Amino acid sequence: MVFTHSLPLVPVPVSATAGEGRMPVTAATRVHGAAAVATLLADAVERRSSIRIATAAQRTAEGEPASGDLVLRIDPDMAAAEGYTLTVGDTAEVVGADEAGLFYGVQTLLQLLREDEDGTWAILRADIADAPRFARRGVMLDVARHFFGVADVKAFIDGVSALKLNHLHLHLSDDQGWRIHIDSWPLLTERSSGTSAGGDPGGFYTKDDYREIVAYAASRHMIVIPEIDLPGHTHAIGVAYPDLVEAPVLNDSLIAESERLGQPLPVAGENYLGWGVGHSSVRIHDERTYRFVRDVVRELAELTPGPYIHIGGDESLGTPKADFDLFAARATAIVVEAGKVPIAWHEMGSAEDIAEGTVGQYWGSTTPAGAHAEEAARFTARGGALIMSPSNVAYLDMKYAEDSPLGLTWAAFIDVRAAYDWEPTGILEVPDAAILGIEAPLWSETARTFDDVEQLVFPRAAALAEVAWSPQQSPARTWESFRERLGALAPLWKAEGISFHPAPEIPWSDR
Ligand code: TNX
Repeated sequence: MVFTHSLPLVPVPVSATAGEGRMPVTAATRVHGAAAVATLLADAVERRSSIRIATAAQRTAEGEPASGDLVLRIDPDMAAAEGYTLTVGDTAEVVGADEAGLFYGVQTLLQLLREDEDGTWAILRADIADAPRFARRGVMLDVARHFFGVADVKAFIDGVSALKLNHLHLHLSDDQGWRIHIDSWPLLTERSSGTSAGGDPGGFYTKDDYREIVAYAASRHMIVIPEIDLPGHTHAIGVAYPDLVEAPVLNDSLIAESERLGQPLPVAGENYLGWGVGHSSVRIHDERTYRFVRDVVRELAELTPGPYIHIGGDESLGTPKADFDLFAARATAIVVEAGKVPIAWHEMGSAEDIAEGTVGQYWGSTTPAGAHAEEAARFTARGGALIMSPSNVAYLDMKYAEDSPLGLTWAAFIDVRAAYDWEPTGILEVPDAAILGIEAPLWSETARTFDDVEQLVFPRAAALAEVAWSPQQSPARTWESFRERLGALAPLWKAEGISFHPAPEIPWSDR
């Protein structure tokens, strides 16, 4: 198949050929097929063009697709999971290998919908066959440092699932707050959810809220991974249940950094409003700690249809190493007992005996330093695999550039090109097959509003989505091609109300 760079698609498909001209979309256009996704498509076309196309459910009697109609169907014989084909000629037909593939084909179709100079609407003719490179294409939202409610999380899901990202990791607890109701330990939300970093308002999800998020994510083919961060990042647990955590450990860098930022130091029993890390630890040698972990993991597992529970493990500077390793082994075993696959930040690879099959999440640099790479490799020695979140390219909370109003700087400045130009394999000394894919975390110390979240996530999530989805060898996997294709997403993002950062290196298009 001939490749053209001219189709405005992100992530770039496995193969795509532009056809001649366009297929008009008008009020007479109908969409045939699978009701749920047909409605999603019709709603998105309307938001973009103000044209309301009819779904076949409303017009079943009219039968066969006519010229100009849209057809959606699933062909279970198609091989690649999450794959699809899209053919736009006199009709536009999306064929998914499965429900997810059909959804992704519809997202591609929506990127081909363009307004002509005379104000009419059409879909660019094309012949596309597509499927993901990595099964794991993730994004993380930190709702602990700043809380974001159900409506915001749904909007987030809409924006990132349209880029074919399929895992949503929710960072549900940290020093600054506990964000999910746990029936067996009710004081967590009662006492430790009221504030966010900087003294901003907090919040938490009831179990019904959380189920609503999980169901919405599933309808956009995203698996939700809940994280409870342990044994460090646990100051908020101690505000609710003082006997579960040690006294804060105030190291020199925490004191200096808090002073520089004008932030308070952590005080046992009081909600923590600063950003410092590494000062808290649950009590490792107290059996009550494990009763707590078991209860929380059990209640989270009940809310989680997906296979994973993330148990944290990062930056436990307040926990002695032997204690940390002991905790890592016990906590990952508890997740396995609850019937889920544990995920842990890569530091837990320091433990000889983390549970078999635990998945590691690597957040070191693309040029690994210190023990990070070794810790990460341990997961494969224990039959697990790795998710790549290198902080110098995949961290959505880093500033784009020196003058960015939002974001941190400790890992790097990450402009759109830095988020785009990297390769997830070959960073760690593990077989390529051990790399499940990538995840782009959005830590929310500086993101106070959902608008802030969107400014940091878009457009970099699009760059990361292409790293995760598109074939490494594709001729269109170049910065020059990407920046043009990314620029063409602007009208779609505007129609969807996404407040993206208008990065100056991208030629944003008006139509
Ligand atoms: C490091 S990297 C953290 C988070 C912070 C983030 C800020 C990692 C697993 N943990 O606690 O929010 O830096 O960039």
